[in-house]
Amino acid sequence: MNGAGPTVASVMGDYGTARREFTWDSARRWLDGLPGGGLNIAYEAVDRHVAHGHGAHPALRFLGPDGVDQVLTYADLADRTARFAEVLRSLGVGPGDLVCGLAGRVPDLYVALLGTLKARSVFSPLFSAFGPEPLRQRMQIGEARLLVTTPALYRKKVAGLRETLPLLEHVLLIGAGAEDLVGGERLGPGVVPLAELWPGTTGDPVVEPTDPEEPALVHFTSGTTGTPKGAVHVHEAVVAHHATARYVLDLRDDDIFWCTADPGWVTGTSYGVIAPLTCGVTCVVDELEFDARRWYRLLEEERVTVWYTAPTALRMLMKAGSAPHEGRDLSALRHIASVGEPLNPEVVHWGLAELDRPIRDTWWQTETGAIMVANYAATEIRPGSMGRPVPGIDAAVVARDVEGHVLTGVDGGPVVLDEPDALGELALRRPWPSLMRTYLGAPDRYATAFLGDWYLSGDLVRRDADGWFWFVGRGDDVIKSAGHLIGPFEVESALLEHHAVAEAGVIGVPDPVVGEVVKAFVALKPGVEASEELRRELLGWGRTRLGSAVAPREIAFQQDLPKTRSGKIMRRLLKARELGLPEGDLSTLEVSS
Ligand code: 6R9
Repeated sequence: MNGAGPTVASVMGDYGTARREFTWDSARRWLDGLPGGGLNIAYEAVDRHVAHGHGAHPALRFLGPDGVDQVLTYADLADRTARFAEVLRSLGVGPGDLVCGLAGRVPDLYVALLGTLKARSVFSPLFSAFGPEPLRQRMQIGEARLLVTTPALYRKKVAGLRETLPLLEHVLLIGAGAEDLVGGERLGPGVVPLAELWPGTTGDPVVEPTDPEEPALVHFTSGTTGTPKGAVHVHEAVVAHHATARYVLDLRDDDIFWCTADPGWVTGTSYGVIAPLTCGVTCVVDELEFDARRWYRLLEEERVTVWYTAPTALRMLMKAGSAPHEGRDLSALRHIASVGEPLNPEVVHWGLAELDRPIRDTWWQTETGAIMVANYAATEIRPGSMGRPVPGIDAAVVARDVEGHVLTGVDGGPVVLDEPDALGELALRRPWPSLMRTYLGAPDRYATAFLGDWYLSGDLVRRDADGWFWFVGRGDDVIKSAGHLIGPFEVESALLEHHAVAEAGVIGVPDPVVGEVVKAFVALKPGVEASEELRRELLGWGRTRLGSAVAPREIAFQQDLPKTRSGKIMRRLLKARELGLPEGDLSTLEVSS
């Protein structure tokens, strides 16, 4: 179906004109830059609005179980983030040092994120549903010096890791129960409630000159093999955050914006905090987890105008039926956008029928740092298509060989497939402001993400004759569950640490709501018997080590896992067999069980 949904006036206006006229240099001028020169994300997100007389405007509205928990205006945020930067300085945490955040959606997490950027330290969000193992790995790779977390998360997940993290000198406690610890019990070495350090600060608002190319954020993401990759983003990225917030999310000054992603992930940081604040809008933050009735109530009562959410959440609303939104007045809602997983046409049709609005898909990755392909407020949608490249971005479909490697053309770059509907890998021409600058400590892995002038996304797509992109699938074994990226290797490694496990192969199996769920195939050590009890033990083992966001949901015992001649477990074959699909070329297999 073409042309679904109304065409409305938008910030971007006509797509073709914007694509022709847009330059990243011009977008840079939509921002202020630091008064003394340079560019700092936190200044653009917070202080510049105060400088423009917008300080009394609500920046963040936190909603807890009993309604509004706290409101921070831009002036409040400017003051608290400046004080947080002072706290870091007083602890000797300086430019370039890594600060991690591990908390639910509580006000001081947002203060810590932006305050860290003001201090020219580097912030890395960690997801509160990660278990100790993913947390340890990420803090170790990042050489984190300071962690901001809650007393409960510290006790449950971090306390036991301290010996393995000698560089982690400081832990600042925020959120529930943190104030009660002021001047009292210490939960571990260097663990101090943040509130205990506020009195020593002055609120001096100065942001030091920041080079736009200085690292600002590290977002960990998962590959097919090896440890998580820490994608490094610089302050310059804010140019792309801001431009896409205007052009894709269509944000205008008076908007009430709700991004449902958790700031423990790239969407929740880039579009739940930074991008909307650079536009001076009010962001609603729901401190609780998904609940269909509450979500509709929130949309109505907060008069949300722009809503950025994910297919899993939309499918959960769809499943909840009409009752939870009957009688709700959603008339304030102007624009709905989605990200993170394929937005199936069924959900788009549901949105048109039940919410009376199109849901506009957007595509991007941790590595790209900002939205790259999208459907725009002023253009029609094609349900199932992720849209067209944002102004300033050149996207192409490039050829892969049978083993999935991108082919190199005569010019040393990829072979671009120009014919309509050809299947290939999505590639984006570098540079752009929010493109990652490296993977922490892994320059070789970074280098393999590029061929000539092109960044290779790893996603398989088609582009139709009119230039719209259609997502086909991932080109690797990485799993997307409820919008969260999960590296199979991380899950396999955790299972292999259990004494009964000899080998493990982990895949994603399709799920109608969350997209994919993690399933592990496990071969047991000689003499170990498969049993229901052992299966439950392994599921529990996974949950305790990896956390609910990463742990396998299903475990199958299988002694002869299919392997290549070089001994690598063939996840693809496990998946093909699980789904009853053709098994493809088995010539490199050692075992064909
Ligand atoms: C922002 C974010 C990136 C991967 C990406 C792709 C999948 C994201 C999508 C989509 C289909 C969309 N993905 N948006 N797939 N349609 N609109 O999610 O970053 O966590 O790094 O995941 O997510 O496979 O490669 P990240």
